[in-house]
Amino acid sequence: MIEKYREILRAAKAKENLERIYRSFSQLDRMSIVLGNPSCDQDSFIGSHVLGLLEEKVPVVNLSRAIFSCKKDLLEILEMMGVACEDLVFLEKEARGWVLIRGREKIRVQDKKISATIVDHNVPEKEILENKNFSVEKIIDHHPILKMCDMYTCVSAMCIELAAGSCCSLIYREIKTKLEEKLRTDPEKCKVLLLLTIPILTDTSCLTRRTHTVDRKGVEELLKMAGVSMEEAEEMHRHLKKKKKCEDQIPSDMILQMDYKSFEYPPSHKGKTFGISSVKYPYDDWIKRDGKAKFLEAVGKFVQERSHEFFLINCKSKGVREFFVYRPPANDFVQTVLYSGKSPSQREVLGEKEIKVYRTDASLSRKIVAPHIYAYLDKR
Ligand SMILES: [Mn+2]
Repeated sequence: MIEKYREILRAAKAKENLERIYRSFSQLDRMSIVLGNPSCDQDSFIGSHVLGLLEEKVPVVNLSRAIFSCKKDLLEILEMMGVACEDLVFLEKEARGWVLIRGREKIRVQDKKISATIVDHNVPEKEILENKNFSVEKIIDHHPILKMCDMYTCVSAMCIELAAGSCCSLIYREIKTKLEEKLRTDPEKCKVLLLLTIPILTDTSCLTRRTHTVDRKGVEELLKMAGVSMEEAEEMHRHLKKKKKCEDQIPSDMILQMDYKSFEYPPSHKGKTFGISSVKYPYDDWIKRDGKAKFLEAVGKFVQERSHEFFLINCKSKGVREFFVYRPPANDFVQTVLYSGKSPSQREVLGEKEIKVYRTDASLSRKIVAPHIYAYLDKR
């Protein structure tokens, strides 16, 4: 099954195409990029790379190379594509500002006119947006817009469909309608489209949850195009799911960054932020490995470095979702935000009083909980 995917994907020559696209812009004073969200999950990573390859824009990983390298599922996908980490462009923050890094080459964001298509999120990091050379051209997403800002008046196209289980379904539909000609005339290059089925199946639990016609239709058409059966696709899904479960081999400060998003407070509390990290590592295993003190120290340091007011860890493992809330902003926060006012279901991990976690409905993903928190903060 891996052999089959590898054979199809290698025929798309992604490595050569990424190199060629990057070179075509590195000589110019401008660059068109496709940027996924900073959690860099399968949806963001694959969505930005497939769209970039098809639209001849530079796909950019919205994460440092060091943290990206902890994501074993994505490394496996890269291997199947025949692409190395050196072939990817990473957006990283250095002391002198934000830079695009590819192998040993670096481009400062402020030195180049960058026009971005952003996928799987709808607003770039504040500091990046503040660069006058940086602009957002197009948005394809399935998250709600939390706050209106001037940027939205300057974009040329915006497609946000909250019902889509995966952003890659929307990306496929975009490619299908805009690049019809290419799909017909360059079938080899289009083989990379098979990748889009991977996040769609992950985000919809193989089309059983949070699924919409656009997801089902996407998977059906893409698999047919590649000559891959649903059984084979599900096998690949299980294989990558196993690869992704590697947090027990990774230090806590890295675990917290592997699927992390930062959020701004509403304008009434200007300048404040909070963060949410999603993990698959059960708290009991984590505390057993690191101990209470080391765990709390890692969380405290992480939150302090980012100057967050508060921070949530969102853990889903074996169908059970539990939140750890660090420095909740008020006493009614947990009950209001995680339980819509009903009484919380809490437990202490391994009997540790300081490590209380809250079990919620399994469907309360970060995508759902972030707008609840935003609304809560807005009322304060
Ligand atoms: Mn997504």
